[in-house]
Amino acid sequence: MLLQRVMFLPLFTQWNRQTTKNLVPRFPAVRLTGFRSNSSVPDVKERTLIAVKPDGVQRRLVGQIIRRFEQRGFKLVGLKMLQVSEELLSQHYCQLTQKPFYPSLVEYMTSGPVVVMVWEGQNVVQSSRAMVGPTNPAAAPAGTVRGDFSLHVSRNVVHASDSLEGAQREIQLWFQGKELVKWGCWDQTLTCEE
Ligand code: DAT
Ligand code: MG
Repeated sequence: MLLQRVMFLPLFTQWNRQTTKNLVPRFPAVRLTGFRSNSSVPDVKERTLIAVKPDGVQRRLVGQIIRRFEQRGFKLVGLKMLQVSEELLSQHYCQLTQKPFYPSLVEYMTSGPVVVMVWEGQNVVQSSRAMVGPTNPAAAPAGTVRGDFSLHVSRNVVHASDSLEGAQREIQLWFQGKELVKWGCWDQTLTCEE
């Protein structure tokens, strides 16, 4: 029995390789190794920082928010959950520290864990702002994250970087380079002309 298994294994491995190769032509521009993290994947595209704030995490909206970005065709390259420190928050919101609402913003943002992500893709900064909607959910159209899941500016569920420069600054603040994964999507030639 053991001998049979040993003899069958190389056959199975060979079959498996062939079958996998046969699947690849459906995505012609992607190499077989394209879904692995490696250094030979295409150049880094535009990236943005998206965070599900403590209210979004408590309300179990993380999956729905991720689904919207995946569905749009963006690629997730970084993801983690953490309890934010006041120090990190003051750097993240450095332009808001003098605002009257800043103390309550800190209280809210440190009230529980956040899920922070880096998404990559064509025009992702601007597109994700449109997907998230205006800062004040009262003005957010239905179909946007804030328009669908929130009512008030003090609990607006999600953060999205507002510019390319802001995105770069925020990604460096929240992630170490080694936490971001370079990988090639099998479907990237279907969602964007490279
Ligand atoms: P955005 O998150 O849309 O980029 P922002 O950078 O101006 O908006 O503000 C950061 C967060 O601060 C915002 O998501 C919620 C909070 N905030 C902004 N304006 C506020 C206000 N007038 N009252 C209470 N919280 C506010
Ligand atoms: Mg902002």
